[in-house]
Amino acid sequence: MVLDNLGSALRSSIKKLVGKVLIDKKAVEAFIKDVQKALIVADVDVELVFDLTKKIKERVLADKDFGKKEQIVRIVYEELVSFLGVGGELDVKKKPYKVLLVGLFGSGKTTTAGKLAKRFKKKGYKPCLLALDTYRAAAVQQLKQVGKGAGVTVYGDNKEKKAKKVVKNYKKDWENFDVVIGDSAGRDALNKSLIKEIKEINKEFKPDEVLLVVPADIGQSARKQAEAFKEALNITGVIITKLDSTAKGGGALTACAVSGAPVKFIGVGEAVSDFEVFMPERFVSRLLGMGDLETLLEKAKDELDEDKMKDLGERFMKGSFNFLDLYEQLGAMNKMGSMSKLLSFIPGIGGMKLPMDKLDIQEENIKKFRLLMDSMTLKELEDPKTLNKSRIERIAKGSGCTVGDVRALIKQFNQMKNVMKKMKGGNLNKMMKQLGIKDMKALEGMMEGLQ
Ligand SMILES: Nc1nc2c(ncn2[C@@H]2O[C@H](COP(=O)(O)OP(=O)(O)O)[C@@H](O)[C@H]2O)c(=O)[nH]1
Ligand SMILES: [Mg+2]
Repeated sequence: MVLDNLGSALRSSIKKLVGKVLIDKKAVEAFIKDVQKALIVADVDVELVFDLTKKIKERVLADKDFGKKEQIVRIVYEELVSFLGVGGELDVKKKPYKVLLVGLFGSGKTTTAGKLAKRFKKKGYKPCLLALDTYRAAAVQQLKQVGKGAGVTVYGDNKEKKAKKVVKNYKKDWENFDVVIGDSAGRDALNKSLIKEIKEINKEFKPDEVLLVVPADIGQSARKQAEAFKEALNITGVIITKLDSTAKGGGALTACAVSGAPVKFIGVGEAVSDFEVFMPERFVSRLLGMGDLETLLEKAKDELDEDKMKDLGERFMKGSFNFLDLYEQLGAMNKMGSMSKLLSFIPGIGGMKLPMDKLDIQEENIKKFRLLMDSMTLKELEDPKTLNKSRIERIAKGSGCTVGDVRALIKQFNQMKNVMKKMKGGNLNKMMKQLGIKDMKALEGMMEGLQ
């Protein structure tokens, strides 16, 4: 796959996040750092990386569904897509539709000319190629070879030294085609001679599209190149080649996207079929492995592995927790059995005269609590003390529950908090050890036997 390294780094950051029991601010921050690292390694401009990840972070933290892993993945997907611009296809709006390829030496213009021609042919158009590289001796011959591979006609004259003359001389011929693709000459850099030559071609050829061909291996410096070409000439889009053969492709892609010239196609190999129209949605979806991710997210919903149990156990025993913790713990407890069952299982706690009977959290309650918490803001989840009358009313309305339900949740929460505090004083760890329970995982196993 294109951009293998970036894709796998992003996928592993997401997997790490999905594996967490609790999604809190800290988890989001760690995730953002991972994403930043992945993008920087792919040679994306550091400033752009920070702009992008800042947006992701702000959206994640402000999201009304904060804590839902699938929401975070969706935000990352959406921001990456909008970061990569509009993409696009070439519509043959008139005939002949004239496309001019420009770019520096070795960027892949001639190869791309063949790929484009083949693509148009496959779509049912009649394309031809025009050899406008009069700078290199073997250029016409090379394009003829490429044209043969694509099965299209090539016009060119290796004795003619002026590109604009080639345009003129073959006008009668190429006028009969649906699409005519001009393969121009490059230089080592965008110098005066190259600008002058392309301007002359432009005047004679009057292209409908001027596409800049940029190799991905130049990474983020593609931005400078794209901007320079755009300033000197009327570039309508960019084609990025060699995305298959570099770890810097992320840099080139994003650099071109921000230069304001839409990336239209990508070259992913030397063969004439190694060519794709660039669609940010499809591209990012593949990059993140969205199909696999959805399966992973589904699994994460109903699976508690050993690490998660440990994490949960630690938080559980800390005694200081908020609605956000409760939210996650309730989900976990669905699996483990009710809270009261868990507590009654530990004899030492019974002796501490805890309000066990009041802690009867049943399945329906858990569902309702989750519904209520879904309607809370992040601030409210983090600090339940902020819940005043008007906030309580808003939450009830937003969740389709009653004010009484919200108050019941707050009461239940406060009771749980008290129990936690007492448990902390009673040293649950020690008690568990005395009972021969090694860890939370072992406890869970015993709980299952009780249900
Ligand atoms: N791996 C890879 N190589 C490419 C791609 N596009 C072009 N090339 C290679 O890049 C080199 C230069 O290509 P060419 O079309 O002659 O560049 P031009 O000077 O801009 O016309 C050739 O060896 C091509 O085979 C691509 O998408 N992937
Ligand atoms: Mg060439």
